[in-house]
Amino acid sequence: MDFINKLKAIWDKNNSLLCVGLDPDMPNLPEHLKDGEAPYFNFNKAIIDATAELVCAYKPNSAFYEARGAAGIQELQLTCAYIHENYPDIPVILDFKRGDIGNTNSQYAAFAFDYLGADAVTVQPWQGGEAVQVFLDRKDKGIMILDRTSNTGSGEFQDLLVNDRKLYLQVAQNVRDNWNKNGNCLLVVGATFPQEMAEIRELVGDDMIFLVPGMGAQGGDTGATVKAGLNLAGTGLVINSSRSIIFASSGEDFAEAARQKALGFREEINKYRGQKA
Ligand code: OMP
Repeated sequence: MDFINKLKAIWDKNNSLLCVGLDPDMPNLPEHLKDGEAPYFNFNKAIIDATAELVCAYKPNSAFYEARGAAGIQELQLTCAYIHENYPDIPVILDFKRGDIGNTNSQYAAFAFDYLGADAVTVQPWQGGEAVQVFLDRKDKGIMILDRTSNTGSGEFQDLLVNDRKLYLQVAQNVRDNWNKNGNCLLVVGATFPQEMAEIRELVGDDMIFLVPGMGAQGGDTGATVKAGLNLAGTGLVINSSRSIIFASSGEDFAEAARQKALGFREEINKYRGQKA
């Protein structure tokens, strides 16, 4: 099944717009996992098993794995394979924010889709549609274009006026009109900018799905985010939280603590969707 339909099915099945970000780092890992074999994989496995009925996606960020070299990349591959084998209806979003000239992008796409089996990736739009075409051509995959990012300094370029409108609106329009011929584009819009999210929703309409990072550790407001980004079907959002869920406890109870946190997030999001928890 292609990414968009997989996502729609799991939104429904798990009654959830929540994505758990799998961004482990050594200092925050529970002590009993640090010295063992494959610490990130074993950590992720426990988090995944504890939250699989509460989420609509998992989003490992490649940086946390690349930082440990070959061992980290192997654990990223094991994590993706574990999700596909044990929870095949949950999509894996590889967050790697890549972007380069076309023939280099084809190598990034091969890593994400062919080696890791990711269902979707994050990419940057800076080099233009011609450069990202090799991603867009992967019709069955989700291509998540950075638009209005969650970091505090994101306005430095994204708010600049281009054609009398802010750059993030221009990017959103290009994606809507020119890049989304295969219906596989999404936009990345931070939870920390609900007003901008509402403008983007108005511009691109109901069908475009947003990946929304910035809940939890970065302080995004759940109510404001859901109200700004939700479409008329009561969906249209993949709301990510990483640290606030996966590091809810640093003790041996870390997986159960993550589950409780994910339950709370799902419930809160659903409250603003007008959905039962
Ligand atoms: P927490 O702040 O721990 O919830 O992690 C947020 C995750 O979302 C990290 O993996 C970030 O790299 C990612 N992210 C953002 O925080 N802001 C953005 O604008 C875009 C992303 C992303 O593409 O997921």
